[in-house]
Parts: sequence; C-alpha cells; structure tokens
Amino acid sequence: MKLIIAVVQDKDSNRLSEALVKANYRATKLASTGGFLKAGNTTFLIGTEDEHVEEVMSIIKDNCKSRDQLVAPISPMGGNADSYVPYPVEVQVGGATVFVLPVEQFEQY
Ligand code: 2BA
Ligand code: 2BA
Repeated sequence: MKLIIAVVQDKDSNRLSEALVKANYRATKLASTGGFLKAGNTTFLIGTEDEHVEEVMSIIKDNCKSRDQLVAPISPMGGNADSYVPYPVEVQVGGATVFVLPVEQFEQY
C-alpha cells in the first residue's frame, strides 16, 4: 500500500475530490498553506494499493492545472530592507506536488 500526498491549488481541489470519488478512491483533504506564497492550498492524503497508484497519479494530473500567480511585494516594514521587492513578481505554481510513501500498516477501527 502507498500513501499519496498531493499539494494542489485550492481552485482544483473540488474537481480533484469529485474525480477521486467517481473513480472510487478514498481521500482526506487538509487545508494547508504554501511556505513561499503564504497562501492557502489543499493537501490530499490518498491511501491506496500499489497497483492503483498510477491511476491516481493520472487523475491528479488530469484535474490540476499549473497557473502563474503574482507574489505581492514584500514590505520593508519590520523586515530586512535589503530584501525589499517593490514590485509584484510572477511565479508559476505547479498543478500538483506529489509524494508517494510506502505504508507500513493500515488499520480502520
Ligand atoms: P470520508 O471520505 O468523508 O468518508 C466517510 C465514509 O464514507 C467512509 O468511512 C466510508 O464508509 C464511506 N466512503 C468513503 N468513500 C467512499 C466511496 N468511494 N465509496 C463508498 N463509500 C465511501 P471510513 O472508511 O471510515 O473513512 C473515514 C474517513 O477517513 C474518510 O472520510 C476519509 O477522510 C478518511 N479515509 C478513509 N480511507 C482513506 C484512504 N484510503 N485514504 C485517505 N483517507 C481515507
Ligand atoms: P508555495 O510554497 O506557496 O510555492 C508556490 C510557488 O512558488 C512554487 O510552486 C514555486 O513555483 C514558487 N516557489 C516556492 N518556493 C520558492 C523559492 N524558495 N524561490 C523561488 N520560488 C519559489 P510549486 O513548486 O508548484 O509548489 C506549489 C506548492 O506545493 C508550494 O506552495 C508548497 O505548498 C508545495 N510544495 C512544493 N514543493 C514542496 C516540497 N518539496 N515539500 C513540501 N511542499 C512543497
């Protein structure tokens, strides 16, 4: 068994959870925050058998889009003036950042 951890954009999270339910996969959604943008994103935990990992990965790929997002200028107030960025910078946020971990034990009580 594997645990798939997928960090996706909030905009894609409903579509992804619907697609997972439709394909009969179980998942847990956690509200999370990106360390860099400090904006909300969604982390999916999906526990599934090894032979289903590929299908889950393609469901994630098909339902999550990468987008450009503007990073607000960093305020010099109370911070280091050297790192002050006076203009918005655009970064590309990926459709999904996915980790696949082995599961040692799985129980449901
Ligand atoms: P939920 O996804 O809200 O599911 C609540 C209950 O609904 C489940 O109880 C199960 O009885 C049923 N259910 C869920 N998905 C289904 C499906 N595709 N078809 C038919 N019935 C379905 P539990 O199995 O005790 O799960 C309780 C909660 O534990 C789940 O809440 C989910 O948040 C988490 N969970 C369960 N299995 C998981 C897995 N393989 N990976 C990640 N999270 C899991
Ligand atoms: P954030 O940390 O808010 O990052 C959003 C986007 O900003 C990233 O998109 C990347 O394009 C850019 N970025 C992040 N850190 C950067 C840095 N130190 N310098 C320059 N640009 C940077 P993605 O790479 O697609 O990541 C989207 C979200 O996935 C991240 O949100 C984070 O929540 C999660 N993530 C990405 N890589 C991760 C990792 N190795 N471990 C844990 N979470 C990760």
